[in-house]
Amino acid sequence: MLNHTKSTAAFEAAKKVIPGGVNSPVRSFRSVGGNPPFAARGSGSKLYDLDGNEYIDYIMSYGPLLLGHAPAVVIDAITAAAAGGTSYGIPTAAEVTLAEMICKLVPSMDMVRMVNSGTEATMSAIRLARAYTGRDYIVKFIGCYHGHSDGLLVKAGSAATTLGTPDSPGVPKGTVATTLLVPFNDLPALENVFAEKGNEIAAVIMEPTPGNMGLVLPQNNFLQNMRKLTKKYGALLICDEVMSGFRSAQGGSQSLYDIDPDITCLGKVIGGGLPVAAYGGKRDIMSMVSPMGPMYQAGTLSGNPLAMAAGIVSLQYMIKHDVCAKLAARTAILVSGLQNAAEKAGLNYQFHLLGSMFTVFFTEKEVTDYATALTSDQDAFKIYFHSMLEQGIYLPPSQFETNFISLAHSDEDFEKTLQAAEIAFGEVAKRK
Ligand code: KE4
Repeated sequence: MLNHTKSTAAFEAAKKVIPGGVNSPVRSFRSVGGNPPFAARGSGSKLYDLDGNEYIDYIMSYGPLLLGHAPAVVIDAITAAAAGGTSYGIPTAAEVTLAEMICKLVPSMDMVRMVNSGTEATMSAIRLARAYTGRDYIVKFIGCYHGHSDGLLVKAGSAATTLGTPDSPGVPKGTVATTLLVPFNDLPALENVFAEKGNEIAAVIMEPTPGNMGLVLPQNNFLQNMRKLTKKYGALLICDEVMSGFRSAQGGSQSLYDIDPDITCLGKVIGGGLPVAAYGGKRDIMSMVSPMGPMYQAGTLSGNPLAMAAGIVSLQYMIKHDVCAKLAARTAILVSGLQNAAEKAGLNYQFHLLGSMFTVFFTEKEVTDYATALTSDQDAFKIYFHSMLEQGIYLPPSQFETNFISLAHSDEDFEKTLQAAEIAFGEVAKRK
């Protein structure tokens, strides 16, 4: 057993002054039990906790760390930027550079506005869609998570699911009265909603390849049919690629499924680990955004110079070294090994992967939406999670999260992970 003395003490102290001891619920281990090891530092594919334990990290800050922890190119860029100051409140050239890079990488985006979190990006995108169409209703998919703004925190995914509070208290009924819910991959249900409310729907917001109920992939041209429906009724299509952007592919999942959204939200990777997110899209829509247009949205630290510097060098490195394609190939190798390890233990689980993301669903059922994701055996997941943790593999502490690899994850890391998985799946099988 690993020594967790210092992390346990830190968690006790944290719980006295921070709700649940964490600044984001999923980190609390509430859904898997036990206490979270606290990070002391990260390096490459590794995390080191306060007690000096080393872990191979598959959380990667839930996506941002495409190059791993503390890559020299990012640290150097942040250090250089910091020497000139940490925030100005006036425009900088770096914001233009990152915006130009994003618009080149994601051709559906003619213009982009930087914000500080994925929540801010999706909240602003929703306001923009309503401002542009003059309509009020929004359609979202059950189990998709778009951050914690009131109107979107219904049947959310991620920790909201794990913590069993998909409809959070504190959200006024009126706020969610204009949020329509549809199961993901359910085209007839989506067609029905449009048949009923089509002319009042401002937008559909979706994760094209949802990662917050675990990783679930669109089936049977679901995205293409969704796009046709929104066009037919004059609703906008908001593609939330905060997680999938530069993780599923260099052009995001919209490039893999060949859809042309009206608005795209990005985050995580574009900040290289610093707080950056963005929303953007077609020029005529973005021209509504203040001060160009009447739709107000603002942010003190939006376009922060340190975050811009980290994002620019991360994307430059990603393009130069074809990182997305490389990681997709490496993820396929790792997941195939995990599947072999599970099958060796007699477990017929579901293995979903896309680009540098993957999820193991602890269920024998095909997982195509939130309801089928919920058939996963969370007790089995807990056994697997803690066995892997104690063997030095830090996975996202929830069945309903996605795992991420980075360019820093080595063949040796994969070997160690697969050896640990064999033991962990064996422990699950013994319990059955
Ligand atoms: P943030 O507000 O946490 O920066 O982004 C919200 C968000 C929006 N859209 C998508 C598709 C997302 O995945 C997220 C955030 N993802 C979670 C991971 N499940 C962040 C982890 C956390 O909540 O601590």
